[in-house]
Amino acid sequence: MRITALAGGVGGARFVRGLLHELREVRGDRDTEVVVVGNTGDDITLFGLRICPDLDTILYTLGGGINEGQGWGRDSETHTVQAELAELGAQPQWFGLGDKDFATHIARSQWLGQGHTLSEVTERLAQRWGLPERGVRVLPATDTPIETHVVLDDPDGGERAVHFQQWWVQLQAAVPARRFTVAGLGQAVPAPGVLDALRTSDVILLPPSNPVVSIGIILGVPGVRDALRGSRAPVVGVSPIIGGAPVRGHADACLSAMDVEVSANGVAGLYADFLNGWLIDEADAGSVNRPRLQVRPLDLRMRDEVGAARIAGAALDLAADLA
Ligand code: GDP
Ligand code: FO1
Ligand code: CA
Repeated sequence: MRITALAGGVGGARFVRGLLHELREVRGDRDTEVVVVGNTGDDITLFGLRICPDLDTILYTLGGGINEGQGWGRDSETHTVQAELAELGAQPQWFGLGDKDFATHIARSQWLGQGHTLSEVTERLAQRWGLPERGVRVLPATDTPIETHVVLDDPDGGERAVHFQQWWVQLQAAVPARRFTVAGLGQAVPAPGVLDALRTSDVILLPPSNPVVSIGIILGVPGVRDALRGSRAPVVGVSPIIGGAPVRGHADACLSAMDVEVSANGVAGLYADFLNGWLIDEADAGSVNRPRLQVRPLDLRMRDEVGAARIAGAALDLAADLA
């Protein structure tokens, strides 16, 4: 069996870690292959280094090297390089990069510079984290460099665009986003294996990732959305919105920019053309009524790996009922 999940950073990574726990530890399933298609719209080049926050969050989380409290970055980090960059006056300083994390970006940038694709580089990084032995493949949505930008009102009149990370991290999404644009997306090509995984999967899962700037970007890679629409596999999603608010992060600001209601029902509407099953929190029971969509309420808070496994198990059960 093969399961494909589309994932952003923290929400996606924690859900997939739970899925692996459910498959391997709870169900004793050693054979099912899990393919994770990761968002690359958050990627940014800083200090000459290519940084892929969502892919790294997936690799570190599944590999056991994540900073658990933060949800992103490496565990037991030091910040010697960042402090020295600050002494040098090198910009920007609003993006926190630890020393071990820097090593990932240095290795990635060197391998990309040698002509390897992002898929090849990600496969090498996944080997470092022992993921092939655990039956997991992590694929970037695309090898084509893409970057999500946020269009804001310019105080001097007109509009200005900033990189997504600058809006999210430095501005804390406090400045209203007018819209999102994704440089390179129109010409982007799905990375090798992405469409094949979607076409040949037995189950397709949408973790509780940001529906606009994580899953929305993956769906925008030409061919991906059509592959989901045409898939023979049931597509089951998990709402990232509980009781009208995101569990963490600024998905509310992202949905508002799209004029989409900040609710489990609003997010389901973004996936309406291919979604078959939708897990919502108990707090939202009865709030989603869409013909042809199977909705199940349960506690959707991923408090730990076992809690995430319980939710992943419910997603697999719903998929089995829909198959
Ligand atoms: P990011 O790239 O690090 O922002 O992570 P993702 O895009 O993968 O996921 C972000 C989304 O995960 C946010 O909109 C959160 O509301 C959602 N999220 C985080 N933790 C939980 C949780 O425990 N339960 C649910 N249902 N959603 C969560
Ligand atoms: N998120 C922050 O809120 N502040 C940071 O300084 C920050 C640094 C950072 C460095 C590497 C990395 O892989 C992720 C990092 N993140 C940081 C998280 C991440 O960029 C965002 O939370 C997500 O991309 C938003 O979707
Ligand atoms: Ca992200």
